[in-house]
Amino acid sequence: MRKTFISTMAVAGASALVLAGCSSSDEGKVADDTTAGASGGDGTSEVITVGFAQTGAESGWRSANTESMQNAFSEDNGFDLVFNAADNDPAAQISAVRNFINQGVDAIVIAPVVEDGWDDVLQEAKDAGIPVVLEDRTVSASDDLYESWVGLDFHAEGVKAGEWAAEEFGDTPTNMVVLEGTTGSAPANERAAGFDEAIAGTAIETIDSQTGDFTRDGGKSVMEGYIANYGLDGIDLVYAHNDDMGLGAIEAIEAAGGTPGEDIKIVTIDAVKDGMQALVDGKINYIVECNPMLGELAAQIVKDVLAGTEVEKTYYVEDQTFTQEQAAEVIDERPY
Ligand code: GZL
Ligand code: ZN
Repeated sequence: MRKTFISTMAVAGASALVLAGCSSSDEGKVADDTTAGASGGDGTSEVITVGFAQTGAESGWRSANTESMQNAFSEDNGFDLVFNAADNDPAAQISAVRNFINQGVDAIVIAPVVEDGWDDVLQEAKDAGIPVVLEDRTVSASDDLYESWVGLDFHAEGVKAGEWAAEEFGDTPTNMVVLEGTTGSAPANERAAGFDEAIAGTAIETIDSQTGDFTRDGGKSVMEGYIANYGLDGIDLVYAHNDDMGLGAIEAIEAAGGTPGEDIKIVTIDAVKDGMQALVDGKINYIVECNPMLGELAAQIVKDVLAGTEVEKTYYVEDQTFTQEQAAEVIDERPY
């Protein structure tokens, strides 16, 4: 599948600059707020009612993503946003989407907790004539059941984290423990796969891998278990699928008398403010960014879909990577 990359600057900027890589006619197409979004199709700007089924409030990343979505799907932008956070519960999220269908919203946006289980309710939305746009995580359902998806390349994030670990530890026998994201979620699946590909052939051994559900408490309690099982000396590296679990691991390592970032190296994914601060403080060693500022683009895609304008099936937002030195240079100017 050809990928359309959106530069981080454009995503964070006032209008979503869509760098469509798929056809010359779309090259550099700039979609902005003036694009007619009226579902009435008569060009008048009626309010667009959007049901947004958010994953939950599990991490700093999620808070930044929710803020980005609420800012973009604002009254000033012509939206009436019906917001639901599913508290990381896939069944609750699916019933929230069913409620949106029953309410007869104009469009539905979903940040799916897990990949599977979406076929039926997406078919119901399609049968009801309500377009669905996915943001952030992906689903395993057929892509004719949703209009478009905007998010991050989780697999590439895992590869970048693994490449750093391979570079850092290479042929030194290294005991690694993994703090996995929510079981069944696209980022957990893809970040694990990408990382394992990147460390293939190195002397890094995964001695344990469990889910901390993307939460700080989850990361802390799983790390406490690892320390109890293997001892601080038995662990050289922590790979946490997000900053929040890495921050929990830091608490557990310090409580056991260890020095995170030195005795035990830590690599995480997200680059939210607290994670970047720990990186600057030397408690995390490397962070791969996962940009949560998806609201502008998601809102533009919804307007385009309702106006009958063609949209891409996938929009990838680009990520960066940060060493401790790079984090110190940029931390004060980052939007999240
Ligand atoms: C990734 C997103 C993940 C973040 C976590 O796009 O789905 O969920 O990496 C968040 O912090 O909980
Ligand atoms: Zn791969």
